[in-house]
Amino acid sequence: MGQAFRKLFDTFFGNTEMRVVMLGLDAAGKTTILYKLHIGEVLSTVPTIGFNVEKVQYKNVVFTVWDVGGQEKLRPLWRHYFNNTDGLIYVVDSLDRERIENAKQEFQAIIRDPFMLNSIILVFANKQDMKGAMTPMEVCEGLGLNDLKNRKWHIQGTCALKGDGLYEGLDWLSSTLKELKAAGYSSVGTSLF
Ligand SMILES: Nc1nc2c(ncn2[C@@H]2O[C@H](COP(=O)(O)OP(=O)(O)O)[C@@H](O)[C@H]2O)c(=O)[nH]1
Ligand SMILES: [Mg+2]
Repeated sequence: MGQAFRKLFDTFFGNTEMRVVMLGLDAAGKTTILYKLHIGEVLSTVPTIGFNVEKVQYKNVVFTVWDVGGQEKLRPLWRHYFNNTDGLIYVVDSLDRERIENAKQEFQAIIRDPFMLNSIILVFANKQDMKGAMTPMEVCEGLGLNDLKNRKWHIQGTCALKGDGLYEGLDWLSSTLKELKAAGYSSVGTSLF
Protein backbone atom coordinates (compact mmCIF):
# COMPACT_ATOMS: atom_id res chain seq x y z
CA MET A 1 0.00 0.00 0.00
CA GLY A 2 2.71 2.47 0.99
CA GLN A 3 4.61 1.64 -2.16
CA ALA A 4 1.55 2.47 -4.25
CA PHE A 5 1.13 5.85 -2.59
CA ARG A 6 4.77 6.73 -3.01
CA LYS A 7 4.51 5.88 -6.68
CA LEU A 8 1.36 7.99 -6.98
CA PHE A 9 3.03 10.98 -5.37
CA ASP A 10 6.21 10.56 -7.42
CA THR A 11 4.28 10.32 -10.68
CA PHE A 12 2.07 13.28 -10.08
CA PHE A 13 4.11 15.70 -8.13
CA GLY A 14 7.74 15.27 -8.98
CA ASN A 15 9.17 18.38 -7.48
CA THR A 16 5.93 20.24 -7.08
CA GLU A 17 5.09 21.16 -3.56
CA MET A 18 1.73 20.08 -2.29
CA ARG A 19 0.17 20.89 1.04
CA VAL A 20 -2.75 18.86 2.22
CA VAL A 21 -4.67 19.27 5.45
CA MET A 22 -6.77 16.40 6.72
CA LEU A 23 -9.52 17.33 9.16
CA GLY A 24 -12.59 15.81 10.73
CA LEU A 25 -14.20 15.22 14.11
CA ASP A 26 -12.30 13.08 16.59
CA ALA A 27 -12.51 9.33 15.93
CA ALA A 28 -13.31 9.82 12.23
CA GLY A 29 -10.22 7.82 11.28
CA LYS A 30 -7.64 10.48 10.39
CA THR A 31 -4.73 9.06 12.33
CA THR A 32 -5.48 5.59 11.00
CA ILE A 33 -5.36 6.96 7.44
CA LEU A 34 -2.11 8.78 8.06
CA TYR A 35 -0.44 5.59 9.24
CA LYS A 36 -2.01 3.54 6.47
CA LEU A 37 -0.36 5.70 3.83
CA HIS A 38 3.10 4.63 5.03
CA ILE A 39 4.65 7.59 3.32
CA GLY A 40 6.78 8.71 6.19
CA GLU A 41 7.09 8.97 9.91
CA VAL A 42 4.06 10.51 11.62
CA LEU A 43 5.24 13.38 13.76
CA SER A 44 2.88 14.40 16.51
CA THR A 45 3.16 17.72 18.22
CA VAL A 46 1.10 19.25 20.99
CA PRO A 47 1.81 22.92 20.61
CA THR A 48 0.93 25.53 23.18
CA ILE A 49 -1.89 26.69 20.93
CA GLY A 50 -3.91 23.84 22.31
CA PHE A 51 -4.54 21.34 19.59
CA ASN A 52 -2.66 18.28 18.62
CA VAL A 53 -1.19 18.37 15.13
CA GLU A 54 0.14 15.39 13.24
CA LYS A 55 2.36 15.78 10.26
CA VAL A 56 3.82 13.56 7.58
CA GLN A 57 6.10 14.68 4.84
CA TYR A 58 6.93 12.62 1.82
CA LYS A 59 9.33 14.53 -0.41
CA ASN A 60 7.39 17.69 -1.29
CA VAL A 61 4.04 16.47 -0.15
CA VAL A 62 3.13 17.58 3.35
CA PHE A 63 0.10 16.25 5.21
CA THR A 64 -1.04 18.09 8.32
CA VAL A 65 -3.80 16.58 10.42
CA TRP A 66 -5.88 17.61 13.40
CA ASP A 67 -9.25 17.08 15.06
CA VAL A 68 -11.95 19.71 14.69
CA GLY A 69 -15.05 20.20 16.78
CA GLY A 70 -16.09 22.37 19.66
CA GLN A 71 -13.15 24.67 19.38
CA GLU A 72 -14.39 27.91 17.88
CA LYS A 73 -11.80 29.79 19.93
CA LEU A 74 -9.04 27.97 18.11
CA ARG A 75 -10.30 28.68 14.63
CA PRO A 76 -8.24 31.84 14.11
CA LEU A 77 -5.15 29.75 14.78
CA TRP A 78 -5.98 27.34 11.99
CA ARG A 79 -4.93 29.97 9.52
CA HIS A 80 -1.35 29.17 10.25
CA TYR A 81 -1.98 25.72 8.80
CA PHE A 82 -4.50 26.64 6.13
CA ASN A 83 -2.22 29.07 4.42
CA ASN A 84 -1.25 27.70 1.00
CA THR A 85 -3.33 24.60 1.37
CA ASP A 86 -3.83 22.89 -1.98
CA GLY A 87 -6.13 20.15 -0.85
CA LEU A 88 -8.48 19.56 2.04
CA ILE A 89 -9.33 16.01 3.03
CA TYR A 90 -12.35 15.90 5.29
CA VAL A 91 -12.86 12.58 7.04
CA VAL A 92 -16.29 11.53 8.29
CA ASP A 93 -17.18 8.58 10.51
CA SER A 94 -20.04 7.22 8.41
CA LEU A 95 -21.35 5.28 11.36
CA ASP A 96 -21.77 8.37 13.51
CA ARG A 97 -25.21 9.59 12.42
CA GLU A 98 -25.60 11.49 15.67
CA ARG A 99 -22.74 13.81 14.89
CA ILE A 100 -23.22 14.28 11.15
CA GLU A 101 -24.80 17.69 11.77
CA ASN A 102 -21.83 18.66 13.89
CA ALA A 103 -19.48 17.35 11.19
CA LYS A 104 -21.37 19.50 8.69
CA GLN A 105 -21.08 22.68 10.75
CA GLU A 106 -17.35 22.23 11.18
CA PHE A 107 -16.94 21.39 7.50
CA GLN A 108 -18.87 24.44 6.35
CA ALA A 109 -16.85 26.70 8.65
CA ILE A 110 -13.58 25.30 7.33
CA ILE A 111 -14.32 25.58 3.64
CA ARG A 112 -15.55 29.15 4.05
CA ASP A 113 -12.32 30.24 5.66
CA PRO A 114 -10.65 32.78 3.35
CA PHE A 115 -7.51 30.66 3.26
CA MET A 116 -9.48 27.64 2.12
CA LEU A 117 -11.50 29.21 -0.65
CA ASN A 118 -9.31 27.87 -3.43
CA SER A 119 -8.51 24.45 -2.07
CA ILE A 120 -10.05 21.39 -3.59
CA ILE A 121 -12.05 19.13 -1.32
CA LEU A 122 -11.83 15.39 -0.93
CA VAL A 123 -14.28 13.80 1.50
CA PHE A 124 -13.63 10.37 2.88
CA ALA A 125 -16.86 8.68 3.99
CA ASN A 126 -14.94 6.36 6.28
CA LYS A 127 -15.84 3.13 8.10
CA GLN A 128 -17.76 1.75 5.13
CA ASP A 129 -16.99 -1.72 6.50
CA MET A 130 -19.43 -1.14 9.38
CA LYS A 131 -22.98 -2.36 9.21
CA GLY A 132 -25.39 0.57 9.34
CA ALA A 133 -22.85 3.07 8.06
CA MET A 134 -24.17 5.98 6.01
CA THR A 135 -23.47 5.52 2.32
CA PRO A 136 -21.19 8.06 0.62
CA MET A 137 -24.38 9.53 -0.87
CA GLU A 138 -25.85 10.04 2.60
CA VAL A 139 -22.63 11.60 3.87
CA CYS A 140 -22.66 13.84 0.81
CA GLU A 141 -26.15 15.05 1.75
CA GLY A 142 -25.24 15.28 5.41
CA LEU A 143 -22.38 17.69 4.69
CA GLY A 144 -24.31 19.73 2.14
CA LEU A 145 -21.79 19.02 -0.63
CA ASN A 146 -24.29 19.41 -3.43
CA ASP A 147 -24.95 23.00 -2.43
CA LEU A 148 -21.34 24.06 -2.91
CA LYS A 149 -20.79 26.56 -5.67
CA ASN A 150 -17.58 26.91 -7.61
CA ARG A 151 -15.73 24.28 -5.66
CA LYS A 152 -14.06 21.16 -6.88
CA TRP A 153 -15.00 18.30 -4.61
CA HIS A 154 -15.14 14.56 -4.58
CA ILE A 155 -16.49 12.01 -2.13
CA GLN A 156 -15.00 8.58 -1.66
CA GLY A 157 -16.15 5.72 0.52
CA THR A 158 -13.26 4.30 2.53
CA CYS A 159 -12.29 1.72 5.07
CA ALA A 160 -9.17 3.15 6.62
CA LEU A 161 -8.45 -0.01 8.57
CA LYS A 162 -8.03 -1.97 5.36
CA GLY A 163 -6.95 0.95 3.24
CA ASP A 164 -9.90 0.59 0.86
CA GLY A 165 -10.67 3.71 -1.15
CA LEU A 166 -7.69 5.72 0.08
CA TYR A 167 -5.70 5.31 -3.10
CA GLU A 168 -8.68 6.17 -5.29
CA GLY A 169 -9.36 9.33 -3.30
CA LEU A 170 -5.77 10.51 -3.37
CA ASP A 171 -5.57 9.69 -7.04
CA TRP A 172 -8.46 12.11 -7.62
CA LEU A 173 -6.77 14.71 -5.41
CA SER A 174 -3.41 14.50 -7.12
CA SER A 175 -4.72 14.38 -10.69
CA THR A 176 -7.09 17.28 -10.05
CA LEU A 177 -4.30 19.37 -8.57
CA LYS A 178 -2.08 18.49 -11.47
CA GLU A 179 -4.74 19.69 -13.91
CA LEU A 180 -5.20 22.93 -11.99
CA LYS A 181 -1.50 23.61 -11.79
CA ALA A 182 -1.12 22.90 -15.51
CA ALA A 183 -3.87 25.43 -16.14
CA GLY A 184 -1.87 28.06 -14.27
CA TYR A 185 -3.72 27.88 -11.01
CA SER A 186 -1.58 29.21 -8.23
CA SER A 187 -1.99 28.02 -4.73
CA VAL A 188 -4.31 29.96 -2.52
CA GLY A 189 -3.86 31.82 0.70
CA THR A 190 -1.42 34.63 0.34
CA SER A 191 -2.76 35.61 -3.05
CA LEU A 192 -6.05 36.52 -1.44
CA PHE A 193 -4.62 39.27 0.72
N1 LIG B 1 -14.40 -0.24 11.52
C1 LIG B 1 -13.58 0.75 11.24
N2 LIG B 1 -12.94 1.39 12.22
C2 LIG B 1 -12.09 2.40 11.87
C3 LIG B 1 -11.89 2.80 10.53
N3 LIG B 1 -11.02 3.83 10.53
C4 LIG B 1 -10.70 4.07 11.81
N4 LIG B 1 -11.33 3.21 12.63
C5 LIG B 1 -11.26 3.15 14.11
O1 LIG B 1 -11.86 4.32 14.63
C6 LIG B 1 -11.17 4.76 15.80
C7 LIG B 1 -10.70 6.19 15.63
O2 LIG B 1 -9.71 6.26 14.62
P1 LIG B 1 -8.57 7.39 14.61
O3 LIG B 1 -7.74 7.15 13.40
O4 LIG B 1 -7.88 7.44 15.91
O5 LIG B 1 -9.48 8.69 14.46
P2 LIG B 1 -9.03 10.24 14.50
O6 LIG B 1 -9.47 10.75 15.84
O7 LIG B 1 -9.80 10.88 13.39
O8 LIG B 1 -7.57 10.33 14.31
C8 LIG B 1 -10.03 3.76 16.01
O9 LIG B 1 -10.44 2.79 16.94
C9 LIG B 1 -9.83 3.16 14.63
O10 LIG B 1 -9.31 1.85 14.68
C10 LIG B 1 -12.61 2.09 9.49
O11 LIG B 1 -12.52 2.37 8.31
N5 LIG B 1 -13.43 1.09 9.92
MG1 LIG C 1 -6.17 11.22 15.56
